Amino acid sequence: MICFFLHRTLPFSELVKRANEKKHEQYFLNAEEKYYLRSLGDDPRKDVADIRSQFPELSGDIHLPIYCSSDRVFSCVLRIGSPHVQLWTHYDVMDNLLVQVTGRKRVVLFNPRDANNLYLTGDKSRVLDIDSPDLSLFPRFSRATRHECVLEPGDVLFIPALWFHNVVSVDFGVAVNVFWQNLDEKLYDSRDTYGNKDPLPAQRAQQILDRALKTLEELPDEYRDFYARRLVSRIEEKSYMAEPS
Ligand SMILES: O=C(O)CCC(=O)C(=O)O
Repeated sequence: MICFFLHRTLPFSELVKRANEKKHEQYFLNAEEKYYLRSLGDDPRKDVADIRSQFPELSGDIHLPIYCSSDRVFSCVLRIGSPHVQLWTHYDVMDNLLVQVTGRKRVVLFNPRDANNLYLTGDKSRVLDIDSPDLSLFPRFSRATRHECVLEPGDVLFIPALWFHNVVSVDFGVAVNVFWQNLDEKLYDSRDTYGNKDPLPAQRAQQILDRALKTLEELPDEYRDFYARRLVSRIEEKSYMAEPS
């Protein structure tokens, strides 16, 4: 399994050509490498992707659904990829419509309640091979419930905020996705250009937890373990949403 990538710049037509080829005459690493474009804003550190400004020739083709009020739209991203490119399991913090324009794509979704079974680092799961996971390294992964579909050209998938998704293209594909802010605008991190930075209260809660764990380091191991477990049970006792029956 290939699980690394490089960022490189290519003329658009060359990218489309290479993403369509099985074997390349010109390449960066090897003749069978795969290509993936995820469009970015004009200045990727500050601006958000919007096909309508980065690809103005396509803007007439982009019609936002009426239920997605245009003042809440955060980004509109163009994605082009070779067959068999796989995107690791991750979550985004905004609601998202994934519109498949050409090619087929398998999408596997996991409920946010499965977060603890997915071995997260930041917004990504460390379980890279979701079809044949190493259960000696990731035993809880077997408890995660997968929801799977194959998108055909013309299909649109609603991926709610916080739902984990793992995407593998079957064919050369072109897709567009639209993220919109489903929460109050002030809850989002204004430095977020990808739609994947945790909402501000969640970031603050994580910083407070980091400080709490650091503070417990003043205690000997046995005490630290005891008080850390008490913190875990306080969090577990909070039930914010009823468990599904
Ligand atoms: O379609 C893809 O290639 C990736 C989609 C994705 O990760 C997303 O919509 O957040």
